[in-house]
Amino acid sequence: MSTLKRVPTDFAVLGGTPAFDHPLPVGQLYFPSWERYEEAMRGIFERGWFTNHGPLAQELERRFAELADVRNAITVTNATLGLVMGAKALGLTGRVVVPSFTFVATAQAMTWAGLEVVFADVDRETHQLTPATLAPVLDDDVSAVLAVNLWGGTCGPDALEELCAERGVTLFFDSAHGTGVSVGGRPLGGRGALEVFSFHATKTLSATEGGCVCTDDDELASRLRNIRSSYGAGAPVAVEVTGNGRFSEAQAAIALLNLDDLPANVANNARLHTAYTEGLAGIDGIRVVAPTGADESTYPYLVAEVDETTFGMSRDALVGLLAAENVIARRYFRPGVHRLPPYRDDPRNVALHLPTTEHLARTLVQLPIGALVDLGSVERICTLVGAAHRLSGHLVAREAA
Ligand code: T4K
Repeated sequence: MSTLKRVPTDFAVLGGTPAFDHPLPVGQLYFPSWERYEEAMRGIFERGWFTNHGPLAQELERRFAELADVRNAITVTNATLGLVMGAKALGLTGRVVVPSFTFVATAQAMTWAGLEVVFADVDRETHQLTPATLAPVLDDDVSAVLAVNLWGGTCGPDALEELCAERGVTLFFDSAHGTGVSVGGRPLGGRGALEVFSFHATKTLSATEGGCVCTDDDELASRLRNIRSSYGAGAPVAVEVTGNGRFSEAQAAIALLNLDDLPANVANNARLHTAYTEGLAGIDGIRVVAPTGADESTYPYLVAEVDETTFGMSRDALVGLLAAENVIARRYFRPGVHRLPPYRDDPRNVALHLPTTEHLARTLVQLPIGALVDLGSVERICTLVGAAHRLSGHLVAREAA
């Protein structure tokens, strides 16, 4: 294990020793201690109640509703299914606008729900959908907008709500990254028709897999519960279609323990984020992009933009170089969902050019932040990136040879 890279051949891509002996991933991966988990699992086995709205799933719904300051929090198997079921509960038809700069699941969920996806670009500085990037695609054929609250920041939901209300269009939110995020003194959860959170292992609050749909609309919540549980939860109301998106007690046990730890985990993220911001500040051509639009972020991602000309190598070359050092950086969200199948083959999208989404897809990198990272690792990663910049001319030439 070596972080000191004085000459190009010190880098692992050119035969040197990797800086880390274990892969460092970008995911949050916060988990309770084995002892606490074992105790929670013992309770589940003693009760003999493993899924179907058990006591732990109900407690999680209560506590998440409190955190999100919303009347209804409905746990689901994952956020993707939450988005599909949310769209079904809203009775949406026709065309829905989605920002192209998002995880593919945002758009795919709408396709599963039988909706036609229309892609919008995002803001160059914040990476979020804004009224200015939404307006050009908000024509009379659009029935809904699925906005995304990205990176532990927000898209400025109140301004989008105003625009969609003016146009008579349903607005709902993919808040997969948004657990614990507030804006304007109010947590995410109760805006738009509904909001969907992810409890994936890589997210701020993990249930391994999982998600939660939040809404202040009791009638909508009742439809959602019936859709999620094949009529098996709450007062039966007629719905167009049902499925199984239930949340198991094992998932709920992990999520509840992680909810206890949430403030400490967020504080850890914030410390790591500050260390990266300071550690990368002096390196030309790479810039940390802080989450925007939040009172205070939870920092679930460390996002940096690479300017190839100034940094001396492309974002992709940097990611390859870091991977060899066991720093498993990511290129979210590449290449932009409008450039992925099946959307890119749709005649309406063949000529679609979303300059900001395409620029961000080429230049952004996410670096490891979360449970498996400490301040020492951040310092070493920043040192590595600095050495990559300093030796970029040699490294690019040697790689090409
Ligand atoms: N909307 C948005 C805006 C989203 O970002 C997402 C999901 C969704 C909706 C849908 O939410 P869910 O239906 O998933 O609840 C990951 C996550 O799987 C995905 O949840 C997340 N967004 C997306 C941004 O990232 P991948 O394909 O990049 O994951 P993967 O397997 O490559 O893992 C990332 C890194 O973490 C790797 O280096 C490996 C490491 N890892 C991962 C897992 C799961 C571990 O070390 N241990 C683990 O257990 O999608």
